[in-house]
Amino acid sequence: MERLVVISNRVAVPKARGVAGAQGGLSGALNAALKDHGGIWFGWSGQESEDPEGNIHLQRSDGVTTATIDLSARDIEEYYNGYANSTLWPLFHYRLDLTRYERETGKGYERVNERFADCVSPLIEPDDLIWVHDYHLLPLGERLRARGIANRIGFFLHIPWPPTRLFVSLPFHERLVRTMLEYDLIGFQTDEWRESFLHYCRKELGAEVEEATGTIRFEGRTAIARAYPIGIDWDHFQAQGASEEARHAEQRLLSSTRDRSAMIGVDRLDYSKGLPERIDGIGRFFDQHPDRVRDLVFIQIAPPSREDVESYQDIRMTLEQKAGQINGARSEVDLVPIRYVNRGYSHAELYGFFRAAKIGLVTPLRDGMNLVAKEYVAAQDRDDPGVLILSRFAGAAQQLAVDDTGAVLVNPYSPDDISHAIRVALDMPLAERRARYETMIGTIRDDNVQTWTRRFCDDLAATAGG
Ligand code: ADQ
Repeated sequence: MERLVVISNRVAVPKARGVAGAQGGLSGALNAALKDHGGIWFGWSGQESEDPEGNIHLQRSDGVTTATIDLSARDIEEYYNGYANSTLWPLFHYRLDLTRYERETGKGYERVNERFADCVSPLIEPDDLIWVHDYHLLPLGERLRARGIANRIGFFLHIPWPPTRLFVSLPFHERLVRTMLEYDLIGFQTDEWRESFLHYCRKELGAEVEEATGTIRFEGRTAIARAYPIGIDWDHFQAQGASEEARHAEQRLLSSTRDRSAMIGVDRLDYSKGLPERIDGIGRFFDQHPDRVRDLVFIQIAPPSREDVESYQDIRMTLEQKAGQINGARSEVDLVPIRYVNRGYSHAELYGFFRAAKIGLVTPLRDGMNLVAKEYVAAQDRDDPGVLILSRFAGAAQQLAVDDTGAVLVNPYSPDDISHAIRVALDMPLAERRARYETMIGTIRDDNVQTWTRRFCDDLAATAGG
């Protein structure tokens, strides 16, 4: 088996021996793949250092080698907070209104990609499979090729790929996509994003595109674009669910909500997750059904993220205001309709909260996949499952809503739609809840993060390479 070199913005260092396997999710799956194949995980340490040139920190733990570099304050500002999170993230989530185009941050992005390539190249051996992750590192493949790396290189985009009409608003869009065509395999979360990418390659670059196979031929090179919907770490999540911590969390939520149904939202505090719009939908439900205020309590768990980026600073305030207004208008001495918790919880605790909640409300305005939707369903009691209300604009909707069953789909921009879905979910008979659960659970269990890792690595190994 070929060695694997994973390259991503951040590296999740595996836990020390003894608690191996304690780590779940994407990092757990990548660590497991690295352990199987042998190899290296390379990325930013998350640390700032004023003279970071040349220093690679190598660490070997539980069979996996990690190699990390520090970045300077300027690199972090221009590459991470700037181009990655103030230009690419909003644009790729269809938010032209929040997208900033600054020449300096673009240069910083290119500089850090060059530095990644400089530092990782000497660690690469001739037959290694190289797997680059996400929007921080779109041009890295081309930077590696420029250093003579002829290995098979794959890339996976965790977020959506925007429609051509939006994407062309990015200065140097053509240059960026040309660099991506140096990858042998390009993975997207869904067919929709894959098709947007193929459309761009055909229309704007004039590449020869074979829709069915995703083959793109351009200037003598061939790249393949495919969809690989990411999944959860099913076994790890179920093991967390069997813990005392999960049971305790479930009991805690149940006893605090008593005879009311709990509805839950769990998200990073990010404008792509549609949180203010969600609160508007709940407000609309209470306006339309004042007699049902006593039936429902909404719990939103949203720890802050990317707090150095301006557009992220406003969202917390907006959310607190909106939740405060509804609570001000609707609270009684023994009842507060919305609980907003500004912190993260462990996966065991989340499992318990999900299981106690009759409704999971997942309404991103745009999302590559959304794993919270899958985790909510995975935590349900098969005999008495809750209802997943899911945005039609989340990648997960393509797997979880099938022919009017599975998740209850909503338009996250429409308060009326959200309000209607909440009423439908609250009143849904057991037989329908079970049928919807059965539609979703197979793909959530089987198309898990281990299957995803295996499919991508197998396909990459089967490409011609170079
Ligand atoms: P994210 O935007 O971070 O990821 P998501 O997939 O929903 O979105 O969540 C990732 C993980 O973070 C989940 O395991 C979830 O449990 C955890 N998480 C979220 N909120 C939490 C909270 N309040 N407390 C504790 N844990 C929390 C990006 C893309 C997604 C894509 C993933 C994986 O934006 O579309 O699904 O990568 O590819």
